[in-house]
This record gives sequence, structure tokens and C-alpha cells, in this order.
Amino acid sequence: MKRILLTGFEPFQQETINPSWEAVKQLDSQIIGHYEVMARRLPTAFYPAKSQIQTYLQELHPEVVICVGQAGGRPDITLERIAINLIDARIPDNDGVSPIDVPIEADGPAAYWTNLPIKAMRSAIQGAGVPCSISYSAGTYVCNSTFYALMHAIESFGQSCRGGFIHIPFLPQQATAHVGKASMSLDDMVRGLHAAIAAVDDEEIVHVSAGTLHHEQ
Ligand code: PCA
Repeated sequence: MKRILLTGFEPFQQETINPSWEAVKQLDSQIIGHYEVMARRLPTAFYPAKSQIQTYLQELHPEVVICVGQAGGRPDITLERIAINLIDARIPDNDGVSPIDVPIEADGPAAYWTNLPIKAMRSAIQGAGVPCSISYSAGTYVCNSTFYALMHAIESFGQSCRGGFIHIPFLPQQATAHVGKASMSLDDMVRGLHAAIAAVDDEEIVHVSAGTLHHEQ
């Protein structure tokens, strides 16, 4: 049985829950298609999250890794296409650390593309009745940094593993504290993530090379 590592983050800022962990833990140990899901939590802190994702890769040897995080205010599930080599923390992380304008990897490339079939995954999520779109920025906070660290680890350890990042909205109980911000039910989030996982092996060939990305359907 192939393994998929699905991560969620601990709460941050003033929140007491993080929808990413609430959603991914519901899928722990489930068999979806050819994959067994292993759900794990990550700290919402730049450097601990980076080393924790590396540890999970080495311990679990997953074929696929999808990190999930909260993007409060976005109305739909967003599949991130690109991770950039930049930390520009708008708020301190859970360790009180807030680096400004620093690279994640001093000698790393400017960016990594996801190597998951995000267009097929988007169709699958939408087909499950859950709003979804592609995003071209995972931000400059802990989510982007963890996504970059994941792709860098895959690249530099030469693991035959694929990786990507999914942002999900606030849960309804969080949105009450953020007037006017969108939210999504836990059921929809879990159904959307389930559909995304079921589509990770879909026929969308993504060729990644320095600076160029070619998609074939
Ligand atoms: N969202 C933050 C970090 C943790 C999380 O769930 C982000 O988008 O960077």
C-alpha cells in the first residue's frame, strides 16, 4: 500500500483551532484509492515546521505529501502551484519569530513548482461539490515556507516523492470573530481533501525543469 502524508498546522495568531488539522485528522488511516493516509501535525513556526517535515519524510517514506494550511478569508479550497524562497513574516510565528526578507534556503532556487496534478485535483474537488481554485501564491509566512522546505527536501534528498500544498478557509466557528470573512464547513473541507487525494494519480503529466512548466493532459 502506498502512503500519503497529509499534514495540518497547529492554531496560530488568536485562533484556538486550525481548520487544517481539524480536517486532516479526520482522514487519518483512511484508505483512499491506492493510498493509506497518514495525518500528522506541524508546528506553526518557521524552523520547527521545516525540520519536522524533513523528519516525517525520512521516517514515513511517503509516495505523496500534501501539506494543508489555513488561509483565513479565502472563500474556497486553493491548490497552491508555487512555493517561493522567501520569508516575510507579517506576524510572529508561534515561537515569536518573525524573519523579514530572508530566504528559506540561502542556496536554493527562487521557487519550486508543485509536482501534483493540481488541475485534475481541482476538477475532482469541484466534482465533489466543493468550491476550489488554483492559487499562485502561498504567501510569505509559515505555509509557503513549509511548502518550499518540502519541495527542497524532495529535490535534495532525491526522494521519489511528490508534494504540494492546499490552503483551506476558516471554519464557520472561526469566521464569527472575523466579520465579513468567508468560511467553509468541516464536512466540505474533508470531502474536498478526500477528492483531491483520490485524484493524485490522475493523468496530468507535469514536467518541471528550471524555470519552465509544461502541462499535458
Ligand atoms: N496558515 C499559515 C501558517 C499556518 C496556517 O495554517 C499560512 O498560511 O502561512
